[in-house]
Amino acid sequence: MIEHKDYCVPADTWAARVAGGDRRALARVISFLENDDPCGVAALKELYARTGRAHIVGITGPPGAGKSSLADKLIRELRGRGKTVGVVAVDPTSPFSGGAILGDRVRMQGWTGDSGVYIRSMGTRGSLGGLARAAYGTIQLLDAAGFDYVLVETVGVGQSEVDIVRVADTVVVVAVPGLGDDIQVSKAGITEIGDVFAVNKADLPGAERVATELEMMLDLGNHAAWRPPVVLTVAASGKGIPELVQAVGDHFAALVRADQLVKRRLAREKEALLLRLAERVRREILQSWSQEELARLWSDLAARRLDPYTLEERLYSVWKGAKEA
Ligand SMILES: Nc1nc2c(ncn2[C@@H]2O[C@H](COP(=O)(O)OP(=O)(O)OP(=O)(O)O)[C@@H](O)[C@H]2O)c(=O)[nH]1
Ligand SMILES: [Mg+2]
Repeated sequence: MIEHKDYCVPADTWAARVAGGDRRALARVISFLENDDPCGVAALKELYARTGRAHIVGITGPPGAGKSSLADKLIRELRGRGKTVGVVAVDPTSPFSGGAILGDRVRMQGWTGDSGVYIRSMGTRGSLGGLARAAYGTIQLLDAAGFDYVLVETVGVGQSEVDIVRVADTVVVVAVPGLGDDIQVSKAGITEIGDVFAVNKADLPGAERVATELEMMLDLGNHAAWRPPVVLTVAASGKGIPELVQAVGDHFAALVRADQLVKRRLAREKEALLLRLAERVRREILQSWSQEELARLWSDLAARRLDPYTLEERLYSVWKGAKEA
């Protein structure tokens, strides 16, 4: 059971402060989530009813593609249109959070005086699953705090647990020239996960060709409701940014029109819930054995003295028996 600690009671105090736009409360609750402190979840429970208003935009692509630079320019463009923007920069390769090293990768500075912008970077402290949970909770917090847009930057494409596809309404895949022909275009079916493609560093040679290749790949796909556009951008100068914002907005409108937004959001909420549930059961099952007992079972498995199916049944039934006792 999730117990409430004294300092999260009443839980609605944190929630109310976040909902009211209190930055310090927001930062504090994000830290609760990062530290697996039950106060974080307590606040999320109170705030869930307020979520579902932000447009959650994932930005993903290879290291150094310009994701943060693009995010910075997107913030500027959206602020110019009177919108507020929250940013979560997730880096599964960094053990740091909020600190200098991630800061270097974030490249979104100069927004500290603007109350319409909130930027938070997160790294892996414990497990990837822990990071995914904290990042997802942070997105929900920013949504509940009333930001019009929540941008989520992650490195790479298709890393199972921090997969941006699972959290965003709109996924922007950033490609760049000069990485070699197909590593980016064909890898892990990025044409399937992108709702919008940004070919960044369009000031460098080869950008047009990357764009053409992407267009060709996309032509092969089946896009009944939405055909992902390919936008050339130069994050450094801001070229193509209004077009990118337009494409992202068009995608959102298409989701709404096709009655897909609610479905997509429910699917991700369900998946996140089922993942948490599976993780919890798995943890409980493993915790019902001592380290020595587990080590013996694994070595029996390795030596083929025990088959994995019998072991699975044993682990499950012992756990279930203990539950029912
Ligand atoms: N020439 C050129 N350089 C760019 C452009 N956009 C970004 N850069 C440069 O590319 C480098 C990486 O940019 P970032 O925005 O940090 O890229 P990132 O994808 O966030 O990088 P990681 O978070 O480390 O994966 C920086 O030196 C940027 O100045 C662009 O449009 N053209
Ligand atoms: Mg970055």
